[in-house]
Amino acid sequence: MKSVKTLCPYCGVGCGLEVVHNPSETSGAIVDNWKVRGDRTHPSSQGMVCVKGATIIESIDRGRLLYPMFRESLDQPFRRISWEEALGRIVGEIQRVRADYGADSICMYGSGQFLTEDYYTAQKLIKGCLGTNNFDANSRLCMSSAVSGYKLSLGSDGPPACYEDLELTDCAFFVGSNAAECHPIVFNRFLKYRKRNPQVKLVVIDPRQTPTAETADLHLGITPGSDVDLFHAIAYLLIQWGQLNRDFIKNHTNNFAEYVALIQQYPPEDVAPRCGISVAQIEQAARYWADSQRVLSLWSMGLNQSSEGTAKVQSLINLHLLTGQIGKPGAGPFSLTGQPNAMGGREAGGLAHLLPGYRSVTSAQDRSDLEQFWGLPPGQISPQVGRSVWEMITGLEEGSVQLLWIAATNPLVSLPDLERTRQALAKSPFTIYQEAYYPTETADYAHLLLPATQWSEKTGVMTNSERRVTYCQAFHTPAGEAREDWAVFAEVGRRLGYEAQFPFTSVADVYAEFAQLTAGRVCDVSGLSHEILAQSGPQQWPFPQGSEPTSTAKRLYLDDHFPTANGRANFAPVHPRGLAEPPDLDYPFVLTTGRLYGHWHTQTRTGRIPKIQQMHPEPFLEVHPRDGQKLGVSEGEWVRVESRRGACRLQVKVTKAIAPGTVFVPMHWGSLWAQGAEVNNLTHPAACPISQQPELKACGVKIIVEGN
Ligand SMILES: Nc1nc2c(c(=O)[nH]1)N[C@H]1C(S)=C(S)[C@@H](COP(=O)(O)OP(=O)(O)OC[C@H]3O[C@@H](n4cnc5c(=O)[nH]c(N)nc54)[C@H](O)[C@@H]3O)O[C@H]1N2
Ligand SMILES: Nc1nc2c(c(=O)[nH]1)N[C@H]1C(S)=C(S)[C@@H](COP(=O)(O)OP(=O)(O)OC[C@H]3O[C@@H](n4cnc5c(=O)[nH]c(N)nc54)[C@H](O)[C@@H]3O)O[C@H]1N2
Ligand code: SF4
Ligand SMILES: [Mo]
Repeated sequence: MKSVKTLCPYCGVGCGLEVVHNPSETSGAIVDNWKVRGDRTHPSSQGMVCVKGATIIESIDRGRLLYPMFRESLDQPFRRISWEEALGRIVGEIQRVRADYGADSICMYGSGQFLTEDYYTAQKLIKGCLGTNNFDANSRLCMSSAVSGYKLSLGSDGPPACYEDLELTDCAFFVGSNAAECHPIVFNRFLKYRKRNPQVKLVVIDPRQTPTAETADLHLGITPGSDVDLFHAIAYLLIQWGQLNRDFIKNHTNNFAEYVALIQQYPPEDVAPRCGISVAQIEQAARYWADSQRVLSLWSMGLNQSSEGTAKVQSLINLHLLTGQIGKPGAGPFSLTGQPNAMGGREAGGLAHLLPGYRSVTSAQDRSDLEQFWGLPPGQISPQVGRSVWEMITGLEEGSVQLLWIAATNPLVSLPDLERTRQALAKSPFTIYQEAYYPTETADYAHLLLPATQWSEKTGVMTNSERRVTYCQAFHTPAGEAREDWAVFAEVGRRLGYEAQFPFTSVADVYAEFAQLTAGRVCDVSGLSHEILAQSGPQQWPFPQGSEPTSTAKRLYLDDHFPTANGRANFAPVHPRGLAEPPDLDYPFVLTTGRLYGHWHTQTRTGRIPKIQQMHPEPFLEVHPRDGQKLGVSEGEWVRVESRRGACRLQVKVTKAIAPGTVFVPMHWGSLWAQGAEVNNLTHPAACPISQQPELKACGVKIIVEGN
């Protein structure tokens, strides 16, 4: 029986899957021919999978985009065209736009669901050959605050901890993370360990009482947006109690005096009302932190998706620096990555301010390293930070963006302020959309559709949250005429005249080139290759040239030396600014948004899986019973939810799991799956000034009961 080891293509936990062929089946349908089970040899997941990984096969051959399709304008129907014609049109449009408007009017919007090789080839094409840094990815909506927080506090991106730390810690803080639903296998590893070691503490900080919070020793159901205040109040108590690691602070940090001075302004008595919790709860959280030998904090979108996302991340890291809880087993700040390869994207430079190998477009040295490596003339790479995705949208509005190439993301569901997004896309002179499925909400706004191969049909690597790189092998023939993302980028590059830059004859060649570029960097994978990964299984980085498989360090900063200018980590003395759009008399509720266990994002896959559809048949609005009473609504009633930007219609779910004054809507329903229930009709694009990550977790809304 043939079996293939690969990685689950959904979340950043990065569970190993084993896909087993059933030779007696002759139907040819992937769902009949292949069965998925957990890969027991994968160190990250140890054989476990959640419902999404377990059912992935069912989605692969349903509703696929099979051929390139084209239309001159959005009011026309698509017609099937050949790849030859499609590539010719792309090259023609790029050349025309570059000549008439300059390369900076060309943009690509990619995805944490790219393989590392897709990401790398796209950077070379856009940032190298075209000379514009207008490549951004949906990681802008996801991990960019973690990236900037790490960089500012520790000197570099890169989560310092690993999953084993979940089984070595004395206390885990899950902050703005619903790991039970969103990173279930990470959470399972922790719960199993805690069951054997009941003294281990779990603290959850989340405005909702999520399944993650249900088993917590302490759940702080804070007011959305009040995290910085809370972290500062915890710091206040740790300082007051003398619970500091003075040696660590003295030898390995900067800005301590400034930080302590600032923290004096955050006594718990002042902070508690702002956070909507009691002083005793803050004290309990600080007590757990102080009394634990090893503290691990895990965070996700509750911190990152904020107009002060970087400040939230840095304020949490402050607590680790204050107590020396970093660079040792069972401890550290640990961002849980959203998408399966958002980590690989960061390594490959897949945001508008980055270059491959954790390099930066604003560094002359980094640009020149890459120009030389890529065989491009000096000065070819622009020193200007490229457009973030929202700047691509505003660029379309103004006409300064003339060509938008979208791949492996569904922005007409996932971007904020969808009405504005729709109007901007409607103005786009030329939109290319490279996608595995059809229809999707974004296809409605494209001129050219390119069918992409997806997981099971494409080979390459992905890196999970704990810096572990897994080789994912194709085991199935592509649907229709679908092509690999990297191969499309490389072919367009060659046709634009960059034959020398795209000599790749296989995806292993692409990885080999990328790996070489990381030598000596924090994310060094120069010792890795497809061959080693295929033979020796998943490996964590850093994996410099000459490393032996599985011998590399599991954690970063074990020597307490940080990649900053003076080798010390930085305290961040920052004041909170609160929500960009706090509730007021007109819009009295704070809307927060997030995920459910079974669905994946915009449902392109999970919407096609009956078991998952049954788990989560429709969207809803969570309302606290007290608010329900005030509004005069009860369970199951329909309401209209309005923000300053748009509206949606939802059924009410009355539950104490949500804080009074806050309401929650899951993000998974776009117009294709529930017309009129798109939560991003309501959200706003106000973003963190440092990370440019939009505040998808909070906006002001009002609730209008139908019939009133
Ligand atoms: N089932 C499932 N799993 C997924 C995904 C999926 O679509 N489905 N997507 C993956 C991706 S890309 C991502 S990014 C991750 C996201 O993983 P998570 O971040 O864990 O998921 P979310 O539900 O978006 O948000 C987490 C929590 O943040 C809370 N929150 C809201 N505002 C605040 C605040 O101001 N402070 C704090 N402390 N908390 C707040 C919300 O109530 C919510 O429970 O999940 C990954 N895993
Ligand atoms: N309100 C609100 N909005 C949010 C969020 C939130 O919490 N609240 N979360 C944000 C976050 S963290 C994220 S990550 C985004 C996610 O938002 P999106 O990126 O829009 O969501 P997906 O549905 O995962 O879209 C990925 C697309 O890529 C396609 N695809 C899969 N594999 C491949 C491939 O190999 N190649 C190509 N070309 N296509 C492929 C899939 O079919 C799918 O259509 O949503 C963001 N939006
Ligand atoms: S936890 Fe994440 S990576 Fe693991 S099986 Fe579930 S969706 Fe896939
Ligand atoms: Mo994400």
